[in-house]
Amino acid sequence: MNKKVGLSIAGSDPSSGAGIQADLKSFSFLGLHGTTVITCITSQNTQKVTTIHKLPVEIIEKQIDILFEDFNINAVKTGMLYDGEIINCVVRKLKQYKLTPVVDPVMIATSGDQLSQKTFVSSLKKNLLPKALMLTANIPESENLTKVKIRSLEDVKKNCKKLFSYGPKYVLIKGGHLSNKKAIDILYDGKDFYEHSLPRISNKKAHGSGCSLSALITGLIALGENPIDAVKKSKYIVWDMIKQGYKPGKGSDVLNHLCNINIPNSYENNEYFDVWFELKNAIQKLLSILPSNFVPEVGTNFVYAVKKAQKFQDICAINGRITKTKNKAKLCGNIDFGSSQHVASIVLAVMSIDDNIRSALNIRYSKELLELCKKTNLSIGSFNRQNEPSNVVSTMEWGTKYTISKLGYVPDIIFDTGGIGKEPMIRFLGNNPEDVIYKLIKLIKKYEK
Ligand code: PXL
Repeated sequence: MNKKVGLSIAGSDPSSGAGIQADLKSFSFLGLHGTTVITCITSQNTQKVTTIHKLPVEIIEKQIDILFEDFNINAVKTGMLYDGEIINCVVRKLKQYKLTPVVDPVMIATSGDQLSQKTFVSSLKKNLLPKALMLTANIPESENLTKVKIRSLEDVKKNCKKLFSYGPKYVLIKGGHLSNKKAIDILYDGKDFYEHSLPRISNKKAHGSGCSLSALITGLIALGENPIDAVKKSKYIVWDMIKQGYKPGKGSDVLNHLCNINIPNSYENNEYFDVWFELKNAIQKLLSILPSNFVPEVGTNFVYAVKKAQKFQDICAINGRITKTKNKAKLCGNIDFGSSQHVASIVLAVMSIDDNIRSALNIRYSKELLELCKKTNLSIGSFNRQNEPSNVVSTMEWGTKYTISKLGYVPDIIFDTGGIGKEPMIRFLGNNPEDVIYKLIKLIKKYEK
């Protein structure tokens, strides 16, 4: 097996929440071979840091040299570098091996303990940032580097520009410390700002998220991803790792690096990630509003296709569908491409006529639900399985095209009343998952009246 290789030059956290240990777990999550150069050995647990032991720079150099002698290193990050002497050593070595690092300017631990010396900030600015591919700083770190206070998103952008002027090709400022509701990160490439915002996870005091984020960005770059997309995906992965995090000791939570994230493995095609991400968010919303009585015996699937979808593999769906438990709709399995045939066939058939309509969802058919559908302002079409010609291969494809040609347009809803051994079904169609949910809510409102 030919694995890509990532390198982290950072400090050791024996409690394995942050530092080298978090970086290694992040590399492994991505399927990389992770290598490590230790700069400092900290004594810490999830509550506090008690001592920092800096390694002699000759030892740091030796670790770097021995790795480059053996490996083709695809990407590198730096974490805790502690002081100007270590920074200079790392800069010299990276220049020799012609690598530009992702720099996480570690200054203070989550516990509030100092992880850097006085010489750190000036040396980082003067010597390392001019050679950096990307700087990933949180708000206190940004303020420390620029001496410009951050109180608003505009201030974050100003800081991005100032940090960019120090030399890195990309600047990421992590907004975790800024707003209350959302964690907004801003990436700047010298030209454009890219905003990434995810809901705040309020019940977790995550330790090691900065280390893991920069390691994931580095890892994705090692895998061939461009830096802008690497940031977007890493941010999502870390968010999930925090959400599924746990508390191994008496202090802070740590990330769950072995959690099942199931991010589509399509580093070369980001449309697939966007489709997956949009559908995943919509499914979370759907689960909070879907009456269990809407779930058919065969389950509900919710699908979303990429723009020029041609086959099932181009359509994202739930591989175990949504099923009905006592009085709750429940998600079964993962969200992944190629996970639906039934609802996906409908979308492929619709897209062969109007490729703007890329999302669909099926719910239980009953006379009562159909009557409620008719009370909304949504357009409705139907087909009857009895009219299906005997040479038809896919009933769903035939039924969908038949309904559309009968109407002369694509309706919001297509239903059929079933057949022998075939459950009747109502299907909602829309441009995207948001649109489908918007239409479904119209029915839910009538149902709950
Ligand atoms: O999260 C920053 C960090 C980086 N590196 C080491 C750490 C910490 C935080 O505690 O211990 C070694």
